[in-house]
Amino acid sequence: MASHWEEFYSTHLPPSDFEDNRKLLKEFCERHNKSNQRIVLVTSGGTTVPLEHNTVRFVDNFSAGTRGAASAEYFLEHGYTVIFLHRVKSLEPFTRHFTGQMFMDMLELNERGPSTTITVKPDCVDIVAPILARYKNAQETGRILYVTFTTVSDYFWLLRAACECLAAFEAKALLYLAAAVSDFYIPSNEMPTHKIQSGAGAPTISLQLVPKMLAPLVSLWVPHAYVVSFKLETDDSILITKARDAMTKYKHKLVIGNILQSRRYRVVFVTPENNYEVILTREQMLNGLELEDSIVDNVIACHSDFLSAVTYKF
Ligand code: PAZ
Repeated sequence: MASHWEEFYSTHLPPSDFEDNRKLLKEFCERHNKSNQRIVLVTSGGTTVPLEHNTVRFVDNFSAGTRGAASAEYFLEHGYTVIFLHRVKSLEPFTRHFTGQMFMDMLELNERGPSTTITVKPDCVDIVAPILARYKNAQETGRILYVTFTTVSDYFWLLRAACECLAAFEAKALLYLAAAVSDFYIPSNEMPTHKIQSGAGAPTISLQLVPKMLAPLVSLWVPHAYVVSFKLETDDSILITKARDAMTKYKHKLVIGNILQSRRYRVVFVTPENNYEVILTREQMLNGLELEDSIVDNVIACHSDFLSAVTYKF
């Protein structure tokens, strides 16, 4: 009998641009695997759960992709190659610093003389220049690949495709699964084709559990990689137990737990050996520091230990 996750792939079609993305992932991984560098898959943002095939309405979640976008920047800074698998229109590395009208407000339009020029306002240069320099470096060295998803089904297809390409990196591959993936969905064969009509009265929507993809991911798709999953809760009293349960069940090496309201300044690292907090003080926050800087530092230290242990074994 097919397992729940296998059944999912056999009953849900891949996204329409899947083959293009798979090709991009394959080429990117083949190019970077030659350079013997470490690579990280960062997943980021929330998945949607469509209510109709011709989707007018969908269930969504809170995630803006802040954690993933910020972490991707820090991984690049530490020399990692990055696959950034993110929700369409969620925050992205580098551009995340200029949301809303902020970027426009940093520019000056100079219309005097025969040609129009646009410049960055002198008092904004110090803000824009370092971010632009890091962005240019990542682009010019080709060390980041952006791949987007919208629905939970798109996400699962792309996650497996990315893992299939990352398997060749063995222990040099790090999976940093920060996306907020829906636990519930409407299976394709139970979804109406067209817009749900209000004339038929208030609909009863029945959601089902999504397959737990962490199981095949850890044991089959990337069995030698260092896998980090995130666990979000709203009740602090169950956070560590839930994180540890996940680690025991899926047998990966690190679960990072966080609480919705405090996720910007506190996370808990749950490892097979212990738990420890990584926090950002109020003062650090006021000085513009980000928790992701410390999270990524700690994750890289764990990945390095893992790599040394694996290398030592051989
Ligand atoms: O995207 P964001 O920065 O607003 O939030 C980050 C987060 C809470 C989605 C992430 O840290 C996380 O916990 N992701 C996993 C969620 C889960 O499936 O439990």
